[in-house]
Amino acid sequence: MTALSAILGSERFTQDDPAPLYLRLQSAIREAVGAGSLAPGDALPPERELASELGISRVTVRKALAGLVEAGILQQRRGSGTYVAPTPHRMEQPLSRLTSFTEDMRARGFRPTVQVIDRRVSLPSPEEAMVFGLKVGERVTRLHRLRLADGVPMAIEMAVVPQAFLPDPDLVDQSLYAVLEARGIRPVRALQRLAATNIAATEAALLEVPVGSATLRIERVSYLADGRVVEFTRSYYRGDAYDFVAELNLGADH
Ligand code: 16G
Repeated sequence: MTALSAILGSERFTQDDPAPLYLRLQSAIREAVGAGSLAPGDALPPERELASELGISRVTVRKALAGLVEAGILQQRRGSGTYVAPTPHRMEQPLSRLTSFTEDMRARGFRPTVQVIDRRVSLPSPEEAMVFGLKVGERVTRLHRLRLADGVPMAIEMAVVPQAFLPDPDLVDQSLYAVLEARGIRPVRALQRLAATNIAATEAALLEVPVGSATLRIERVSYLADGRVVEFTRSYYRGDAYDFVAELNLGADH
């Protein structure tokens, strides 16, 4: 089925629908995406073709598409048209294993990549100084990264490691844990906190989701075998990409 027939085949254009035309076009595209007849990455027909096939103006088509771009359903690429936005594969992530993003993605057959948003050595915030138990003047290394799987943004991570453990953020190319492991300081235990949140504009743009989308805010504090804290990472995970799964056991006191 072509993209055009997927849209034209919609009930929205065969019924006597009183809704304004741009809303009907939006509904038709949403339905085609929902039904899978338009798949993530599919190109939409050019505006001109949509306008002439539907007998509506290009201004109306443009208005409809702009609304769907805003909603994160479509993406516009400069000079090459409009596409159905890629959606991530949903990941089931066990909460009991201390794995890294790179390992998790590779184990699932996805290609992990990183976009560095910021990296630097700086003084810790009071909260960070407390978490790591740092002395006055001791610094931390920061890695603020967008994590992607097969090119689709999955999470934003702000990792903080005492500079004594990681002297320079440039040491990390892809995997923080691989670098820590090579230095003999891979964490062996972690505490993690998850909370639901609605994503703000800056993070939404990075994750390529609509502002306000459901997101998981996760904090991880990771420890070495001797009890020292090696990592404090705050992240935003796409709510449409992750199912966190925990195994529960009947307590010994039962
Ligand atoms: C995971 C961890 C994060 C850790 C990163 C290391 C969660 C919520 N977060 O994403 O704390 O820093 O893995 O991954 O699971 P890397 O070795 O690929 O950089």
